[in-house]
Amino acid sequence: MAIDLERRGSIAVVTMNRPEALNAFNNEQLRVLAETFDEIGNDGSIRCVILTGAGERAFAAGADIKEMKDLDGAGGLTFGRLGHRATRSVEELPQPVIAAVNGFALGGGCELALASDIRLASENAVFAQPEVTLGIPPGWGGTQRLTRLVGPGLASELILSGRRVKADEALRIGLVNSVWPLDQLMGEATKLAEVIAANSPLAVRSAKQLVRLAFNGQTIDGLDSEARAFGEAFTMADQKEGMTAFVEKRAAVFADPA
Ligand code: DAK
Repeated sequence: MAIDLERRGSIAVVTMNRPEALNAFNNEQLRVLAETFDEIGNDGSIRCVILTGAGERAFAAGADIKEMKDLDGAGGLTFGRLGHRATRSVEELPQPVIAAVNGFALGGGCELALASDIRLASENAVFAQPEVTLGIPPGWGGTQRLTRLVGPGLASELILSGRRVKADEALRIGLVNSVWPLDQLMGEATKLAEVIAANSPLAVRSAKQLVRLAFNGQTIDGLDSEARAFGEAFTMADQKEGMTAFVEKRAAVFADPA
């Protein structure tokens, strides 16, 4: 599979491109995905990222089962760690990531969507963590991130059964933010990315980290970090520009971060 990176102004579109295998991932593709996100993280001119799958059937059908089936314990550990590196490169990217889920998001595919900050889905999207049907537990963060997103009871049901969730149910349980006809999905994801990209990139990056802290640490620590980040914002140009523009009744113009 190729991992395509397209820049559209301040927005980057990352496309998992192996439609003949429903964008399933092997070792090499996971490595390239992580490297692509590292590259984006070092590019201050990119303010928001859209992650999607090539074709009309799949976001990503998960790990490549054909490659994975003959792994031994050591190979499984390496593969699992690479999956973690890929999902963390999405989650820990300084810029926000919108997953535009255009079909199947299964196993590792669902976990990549879960590692994204925001999920928009097409009407044909299908989510599942079917790993237990293959003899493995979810291994790229699904047990943690799905649980935090939909709560332990529902996450347990989905992870322990492997049951598939269609787009309408995904919307109802908070797994996705909104659902669109397939041909409108990228347009809607782009509109949202443009709104985010017009905001202060420093404030957006800071807010992304703070939202993550709400899940990754104790609330009291998160509140303390939030207070410090709030103070720090007042030492930066974006705060001056944003508030000055408000007072002057004009649109703010924010510079790219160094
Ligand atoms: N891997 C490899 N090939 C796949 C694939 C996959 N995950 N999913 C689909 N394909 C391939 C099919 O084999 C088929 O290829 P050909 O046979 O034509 O060469 C082609 O894509 C089209 O798929 P189908 O013919 O099956 O299409 P259908 O419409 O009939 O069915 C489907 C679509 C998505 C329902 C079905 O393909 C399916 O159930 N796919 C498997 C989905 C799945 O179970 N995904 C979860 C994978 S497990 C680890 C931690 C985590 C993980 C691994 C390790 N460690 C800590 C060690 C991650 C695990 C996973 O993601």
